[in-house]
Amino acid sequence: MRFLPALCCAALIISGCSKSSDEESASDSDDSQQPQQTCTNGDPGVEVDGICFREYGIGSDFGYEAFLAASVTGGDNPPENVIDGYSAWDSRWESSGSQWVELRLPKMESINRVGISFMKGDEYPFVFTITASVDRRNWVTVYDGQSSGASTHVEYFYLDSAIDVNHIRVELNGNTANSMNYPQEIRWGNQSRPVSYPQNQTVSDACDFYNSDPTAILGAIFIATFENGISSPEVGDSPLITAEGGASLEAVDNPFLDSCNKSNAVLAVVSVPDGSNFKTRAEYHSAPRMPLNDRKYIYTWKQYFPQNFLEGADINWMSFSQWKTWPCGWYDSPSAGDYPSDSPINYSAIQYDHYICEGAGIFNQLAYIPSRQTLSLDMRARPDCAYLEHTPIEAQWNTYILEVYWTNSDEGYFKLFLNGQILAMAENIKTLYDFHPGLMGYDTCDMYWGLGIYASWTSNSRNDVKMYLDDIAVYDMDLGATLAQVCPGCVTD
Ligand SMILES: [Ca+2]
Ligand SMILES: [Ca+2]
Repeated sequence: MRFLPALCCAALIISGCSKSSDEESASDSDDSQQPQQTCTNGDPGVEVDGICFREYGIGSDFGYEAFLAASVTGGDNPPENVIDGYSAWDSRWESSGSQWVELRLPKMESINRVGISFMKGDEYPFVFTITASVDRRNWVTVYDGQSSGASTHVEYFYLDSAIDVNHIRVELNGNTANSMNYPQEIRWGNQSRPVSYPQNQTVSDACDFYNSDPTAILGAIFIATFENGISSPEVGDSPLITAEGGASLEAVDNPFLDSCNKSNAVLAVVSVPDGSNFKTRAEYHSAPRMPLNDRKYIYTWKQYFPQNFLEGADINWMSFSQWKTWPCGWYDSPSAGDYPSDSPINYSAIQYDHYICEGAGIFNQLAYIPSRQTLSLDMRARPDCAYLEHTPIEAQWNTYILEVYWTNSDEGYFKLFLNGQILAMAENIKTLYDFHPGLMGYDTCDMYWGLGIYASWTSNSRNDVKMYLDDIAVYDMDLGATLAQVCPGCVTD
């Protein structure tokens, strides 16, 4: 019996799922993946068809377990890096020319998608084929083609329906610029496909889809219209305002009256680029923090991007909205003392970026993609992550509405509406990551919502960047709020 690290035992407790090592696959019961097996050459692993699948991914803490074989071994950036849990350039497999990597899953899994990410994936498309099999005789092609060339995130490729497999093979053939292969991570699973809808909204319609009297909606826990001339909300606790490096957030007369915002006052968000200090915040946070586990909320806000509002601005990244859990995270871990001593899980030891798509943070967000001048709704609870892009509409008031069911079950969903039209959605997914302390009732990890401009700047080429917000509200669906109340005219197709 292979010794499982403590965190793995915690995984068993929290999920209640069996992780027996002697589960047998349906078709080849002759190699039941006992982890202590060794290949003919003496390496620990499973030998199938004369190939030694090493146990690199077995016993991992982060949910993607597989034995692995590849066309080469070793090196500074070895093939097993594609299942180390990190979709990051510094945990890539680097090789050249035609190469292959194959995963042997420890048990049969029903999958409908396989994903792969590449270093430099946003610079050029990579060429590859993904196949899957239950017996290494009959292979199903999951994808044969090129990556988008637009992203370093995991791009998923879907089958029409799920199939049972225990082998996933990726054949790499360089990229459209050279012969190098830089796969960062391979993932697989059976999740509903997030959907992004094309937008054809160029002119503001009348805003009658939206309930113009938010105070009449049940379950309002935060409403800020700024009509009182100050930044404080009409409903809910005072916001946290973070204004760094000369930034400001102030209620001002509405400079852009239009049919979707006829109100007198709005919140002006002014961010001052700071190329030398790396990043700055000009953020307005709804308060208080909201409990998450198995809770449904509707978030609404109006946003005005002035024409060419980012022209000439040099940015690494920019976020306009973040749904944050705090203060639990990889870089902001609570101390062990924050949790009961009899907790079955040592939360302070968990590296949360294993459980968050792309790691490096604990947020869902609406982020600006400088290379494509798009906005991306990033929902980042592994394994059901989604990155759904749309083009920001400038020079008009836009109404965003996000309905979310925050849960670690497979029943989660989100629906993002823009000006009454469905913009992005996913159903039957996890929206809270594994080991989220909120799942265990620890309210130090409840969520708050930040709106504004949080950006990393590479120069001071602009004196400032401005945008405007209004009608920021949060409704608790457990207190009676419904999408039909908030947005009677919202249509989902
Ligand atoms: Ca990796
Ligand atoms: Ca207003």
